[in-house]
Amino acid sequence: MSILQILEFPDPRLRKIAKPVTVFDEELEDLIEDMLETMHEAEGIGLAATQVNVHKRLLVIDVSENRDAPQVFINPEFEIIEHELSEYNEGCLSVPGFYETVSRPRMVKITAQDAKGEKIEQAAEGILATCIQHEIDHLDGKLFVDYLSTLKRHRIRAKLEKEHKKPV
Ligand code: QAP
Ligand code: CO
Repeated sequence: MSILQILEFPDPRLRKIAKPVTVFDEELEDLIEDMLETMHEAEGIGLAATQVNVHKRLLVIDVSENRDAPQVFINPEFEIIEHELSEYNEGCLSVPGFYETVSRPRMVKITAQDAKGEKIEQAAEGILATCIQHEIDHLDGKLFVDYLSTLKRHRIRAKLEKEHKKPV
């Protein structure tokens, strides 16, 4: 197992569109393990493959209190089942240190595959519904900062660019 490097905004690789997973093999299982370890180590609740510079359609989520209920979604899609919006103060491992309120549909039906390629169907609400939409956005090259005003997004970009220039 290994901790993977997480790309940070405004890295242009975060804008790539991920390709469907077609092969369910040991290499995929290793990637899932590494992504889960990386997410847990960084104290995140969700991580998309795009964020670790792997442009395949998979993501891991763990919204449990005890951080012991990891979920893996491969080739995930969602359908809105409740158009009413819910607001969350969102953050992102690729935008460290910044949190802003984003509105998204409050209830979705997720269709995906598991690590073996078996079909998953699950209704989600609350933080899970928000998180799954946030992570699927990553697979399409989108970030939560895209929902903010241009001014806010540019301020965040400027602060992170300054941070990235600092010697380590
Ligand atoms: C997406 O985000 C999310 O800035 C997952 O310093 C977040 O795991 C969906 C994190 C909130 C719904 C609500 C962010 C950790 C983790 C940071 C994360 C940080 C350390 C973000
Ligand atoms: Co994110």
